[in-house]
Parts: sequence; structure tokens; C-alpha cells
Amino acid sequence: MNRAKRNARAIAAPNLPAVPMSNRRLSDQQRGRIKQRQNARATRARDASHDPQPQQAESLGAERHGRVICRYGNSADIRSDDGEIVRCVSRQNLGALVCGDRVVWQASGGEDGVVVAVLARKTLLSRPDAGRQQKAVAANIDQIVIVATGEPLPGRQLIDRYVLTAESIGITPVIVINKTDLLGSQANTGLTKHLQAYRDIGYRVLLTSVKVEHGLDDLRQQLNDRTSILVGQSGVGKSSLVQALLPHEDVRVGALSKAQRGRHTTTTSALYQLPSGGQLIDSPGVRDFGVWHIEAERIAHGFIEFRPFLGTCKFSNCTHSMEPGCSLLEAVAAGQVDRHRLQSYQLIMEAVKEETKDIFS
Ligand SMILES: Nc1nc2c(ncn2[C@@H]2O[C@H](COP(=O)(O)OP(=O)(O)OP(=O)(O)O)[C@@H](O)[C@H]2O)c(=O)[nH]1
Ligand SMILES: [Mg+2]
Ligand SMILES: [Zn+2]
Repeated sequence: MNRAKRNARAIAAPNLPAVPMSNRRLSDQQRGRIKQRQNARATRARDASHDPQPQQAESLGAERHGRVICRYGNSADIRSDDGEIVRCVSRQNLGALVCGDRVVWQASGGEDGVVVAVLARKTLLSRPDAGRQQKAVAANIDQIVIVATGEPLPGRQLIDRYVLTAESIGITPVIVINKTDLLGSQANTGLTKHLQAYRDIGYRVLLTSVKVEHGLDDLRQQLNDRTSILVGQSGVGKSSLVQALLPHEDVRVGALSKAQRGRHTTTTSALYQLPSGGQLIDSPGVRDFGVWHIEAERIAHGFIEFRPFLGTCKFSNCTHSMEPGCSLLEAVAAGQVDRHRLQSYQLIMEAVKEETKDIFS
């Protein structure tokens, strides 16, 4: 496939136009850096003991930085820091690339490139797949946007699992309730009450509707200048939100799904460039989000409002379910901790016990 076609396909094509290499203007600093690398490579090439394949390395273009916008098996589309989108294969020794990875790549002649290095990941969101293997979802994200719908009321279990996962990798989550156009006024009141617990903890909760274009400016602002990922069940409107924020993109990266009655369902994570400078990753919907990989002691810490009470129960191995002298039960009775959140914690602990029992038995 040629590059023009590939860009037209617009898998996460950014708003920046693709810049042909020959038109690129390099700053003196960039030129200096490239020269330095070329000198280093030339030195390596003279000393074959440092580089067993100097000829092959020499045939590649200069090293450039970029970000993985979409991964396909062993290859990936990389958005170069200057806006160009290039399909690259990955050197085998690098391991699997993940959407959001920051990489070093080199043009390999023609239109394609080779990823030669992956920069250390600042964060990595992963989840257990059906086979209980950790599956990487996205790398280098600063914000997890949990998307749910208002009716039926969003399941606390799934939201709390996402909140816990985000906190366990040091990221503050944001909750977005989409499709508010479908809510009657009664449902709206119920929803507001339902979500108050999260606002009380300090989490941002946004209400949006793609259909009537409600709340999109708030969401846009929330996404400014950082890398965010939209997560949540299938059909809640994640891709529709991306499309609403980027009307000139073709966001339908997923295949038409028979199971979803002809609706497009996202099958792989993809990163989009927002006009504000932020980057947004759309991810495939999930039915459940396993958390058994998070150590049991860290689960309570993932409920951030529990933290002041942890370690203050009468029994050091308190399960916070019925023990006398449990600080968390007392906090619930005193209205300092939401009882649904404690219930959610208990259900997660039980589920984790069951899930790990299955694995190790
Ligand atoms: N009424 C209404 N429908 C919406 C809204 N947002 C999305 N939809 C519809 O909900 C359906 C699912 O939307 P998608 O954006 O594909 O959902 P998704 O979360 O990306 O789903 P997966 O890719 O399967 O995870 C589509 O038919 C959308 O048109 C909204 O705000 N209001
Ligand atoms: Mg989708
Ligand atoms: Zn306790």
C-alpha cells in the first residue's frame, strides 16, 4: 500500500500533514545530533566487533523519534515527531510494541521503516486476557478516561476495577458518562446521586452526549496536553467520542462486527492527535477487567479514600468485612467512606481470591 493511501485510510492520522522527508527543515541542533549519530555509526562500522552488521545498519536512514499509533502484529504505524506516518517493522529483539510507545525508527528505503529502539515506558496499562496472560493495552499514558453510560446505572464493579487499575499504576482516572441524551429526568437524578461518591473522593466526573453534542468542550479541556486513553465496555461510545472531537478523521478502525449487529467495534488500540496538543487513545471495549495481577495489599491502597484508615484497624490482618475495631467499617458508619465503595473492595478481594485460586490450583 502506498503512503498516500495509507494516510487516507486515516488510522489515527494526526491533524499534522505528513511532511515529505525532502521538505523537512532541520534545525542546527537536529543537524548536529544527526551528524553525531552518523559519526558514531561510522566509527562502529570501522570496528566490526561493535556492530556485527555494519553494512545493513548503514543502509538505513537517520534515526528519528516517533510514537506508535497502531500496532499490527510485528509491524506498527509510527507517527514521526515531524508528523509523518510510516509503517515500520520492529526489530525482533525489542519485544512487542504497544500503542503509545515512544520509539526510534529509521527509514529502510522505499516508504517503510524499521523500529530500532523503544524508549523506557513511563506507564503501561495492561490487563489479563482470556488466557490469564498480561496483555499490554497502551504505554506512556497520563490519564485514564473511564467511559460508561447512564442507563442502566453504570456498574460500580467495572468502574471501581478501572479506578483501582489506574491508581495502581499511579494515574488519576476521570469518569465520563456518555449518552446523557437517553436519560429521563428521573434517571438523571439517580445518576447524579450514584456518581456523587466519586466526586466526593475527588475524581472528575463528566457527562457527555455525542448525539446532542453535550459536554464535549469540558472533555476537550480535560484531554489537553497529555496522553489519555478511553476505556470501558463495548458500545458505550468511546470511538464516537473520538470522532466527535476529531470530525475530520475516519475513526472507524474496527471491522464491522456481526455480533454487534453491523456496528463497528474497535478491535485494536489507536492513538489520535488532538488539535490541542493532547493525544487520545481509543481502545477496544471489554466486558470485564480482571485485576488479579494487582497484589492483594495494593488493592486497598487503590481505593484512595481508604488510605488514611489503612493500618489503623484493631487486627493487622483485618479484611474490613466484619472484624471488631475495623477503622474502615467505622469510617463507613460515620459517613466518611461510601459503603458501596467498601462493598466493591470486598467483592474485588473475593474475586481476586477466586481468580488466583483457579490459576494456582
Ligand atoms: N444516543 C446516543 N448514542 C450514542 C452516543 N454516543 C455513541 N452512541 C452510539 O452508540 C453506539 C456505539 O458507539 P461506539 O462509539 O462504537 O462505542 P465504543 O465504545 O467505541 O464500542 P467498542 O469499539 O465496541 O468498544 C453507536 O451506535 C453510536 O452511534 C450518544 O451520546 N448518544
Ligand atoms: Mg470503539
Ligand atoms: Zn479493617
